[in-house]
Amino acid sequence: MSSTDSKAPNVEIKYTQIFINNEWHKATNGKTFAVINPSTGEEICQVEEGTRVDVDKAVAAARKAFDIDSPWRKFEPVVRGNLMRKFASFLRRDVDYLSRLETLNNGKSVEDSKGDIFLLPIVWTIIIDAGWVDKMVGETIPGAHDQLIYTLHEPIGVCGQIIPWNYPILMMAWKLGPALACGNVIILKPAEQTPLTALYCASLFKEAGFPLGVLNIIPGDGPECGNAIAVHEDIDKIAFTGSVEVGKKIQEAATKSNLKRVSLELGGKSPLIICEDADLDYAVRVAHQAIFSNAAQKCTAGSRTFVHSKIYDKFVARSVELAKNRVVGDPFDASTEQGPQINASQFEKILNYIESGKSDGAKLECGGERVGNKGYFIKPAVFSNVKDDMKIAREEIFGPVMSVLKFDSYEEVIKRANNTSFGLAASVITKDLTRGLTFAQQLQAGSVWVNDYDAVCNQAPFGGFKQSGHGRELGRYGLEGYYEVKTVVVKLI
Ligand code: TXE
Repeated sequence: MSSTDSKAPNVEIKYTQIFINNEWHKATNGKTFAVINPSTGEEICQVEEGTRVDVDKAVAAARKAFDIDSPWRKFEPVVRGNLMRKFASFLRRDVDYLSRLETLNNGKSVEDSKGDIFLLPIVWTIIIDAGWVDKMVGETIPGAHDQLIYTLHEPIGVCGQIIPWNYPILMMAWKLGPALACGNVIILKPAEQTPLTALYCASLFKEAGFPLGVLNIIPGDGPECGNAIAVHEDIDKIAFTGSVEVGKKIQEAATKSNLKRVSLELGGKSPLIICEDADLDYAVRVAHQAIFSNAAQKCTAGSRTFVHSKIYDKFVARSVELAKNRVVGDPFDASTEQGPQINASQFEKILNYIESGKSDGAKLECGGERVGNKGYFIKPAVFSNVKDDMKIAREEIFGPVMSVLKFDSYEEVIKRANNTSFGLAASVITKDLTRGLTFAQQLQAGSVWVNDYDAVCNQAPFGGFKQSGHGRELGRYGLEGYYEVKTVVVKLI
């Protein structure tokens, strides 16, 4: 089923400029860029295009906000926490508008946009992080009889944050929460495809009463604006979520400039292992959501579904049935389960992967074709007979393509699951808890879920092994990337 005739309501676009020092600015070079509605391929509006000079201005504002005598530095932790809670309460207040704006700009369903604001994220991530402000305690360490040794956790300083387009608000919340909780100041660059909700959130930030320069948001592209942040000599840390290719560039830029701290959350090719004892209906539903939710535009996508040979054929048949019934279409329609891909280049890239799957000899069981004649909609594809060395089993597709691989033994599937340069997430579905926990120990991934998928929890760390990145987001571990540890030794004379 599908309908791509848009029922999009008029969503008013309120903010399109660069946000520095709690004020709106035009781009210094006078340029703007078009923001596109992925459901139609048409322009929504023009947004100011930040470049190096704008980044410099934002850094100057942030530096001032981080001055040792600034209001932000002098706040008691609880004041910072209360500002964060106020910001979160405004996100909650404006959830209807924000979720429609997110849907217009990103193409995910309105329900999914709302979920992004309430369920995992925003509201809770920021509130949970706000609770940490007065609990990031250092240590006292035993020393000589005439020594007092202790540690202080201090904010790093000016933090550059570059985020992608697949979860625009959620990614922003994941980045802002720990940075603010630790007392840092921020230059955030939203993805050029999806700057609109971040800019609206900037207005909420100002309304909440944060001091000037604490958060600066610069819309702009990667090579110019993002790079200006990565190479900046006066930015102390960079946090990035996006492709492995750009993650490597960021790390290199940090190394070649001022050795700024780097945390990276990159791609994945996550295995989902379905054992022969699994409840088949449950496993099929989990696997379906694992790949197809958020139009499969997610770093955790369960993009390698390993199924035991004894249940393989039945699993494929039921997965095909479910995929065929997935409702693809207008994200403003309440019945829609899957909206468009983000843009023309992702759309083309995904269709090319589907072609490569076919030509490499995998069997396309269903889907894989364009839906409608405008926007970037793709019918969910299910491939069976997928082999480990095929491109669709090795590379991140970031699109609605399920690859079902067959296995016979558990020793074999562990090796195959781990045989990838990625290590973001992994999952196993089994009734045998010992087997599940053994997999949990042996799978090389930053998150392993047993009998579940995408069970990302606000209070638990999230991040990658291997080329899926380094550093963790969320929970106590997520804060560690946002403070320096200072050792103080006092001689008791
Ligand atoms: O990512 P980019 P793209 C993966 C996914 C997708 C592929 C390409 O496989 O198909 O990446 O997507 C900024 N210096 N993921 O091209 O380019 C850019 O402006 C500094 C995985 O959109 O990595 C944007 O803000 N910044 C992923 C951000 O990087 C630069 C989410 C991400 O864009 C830059 C998105 C540069 N030289 C894509 N070049 C995940 N981990 O969830 C670009 N950027």
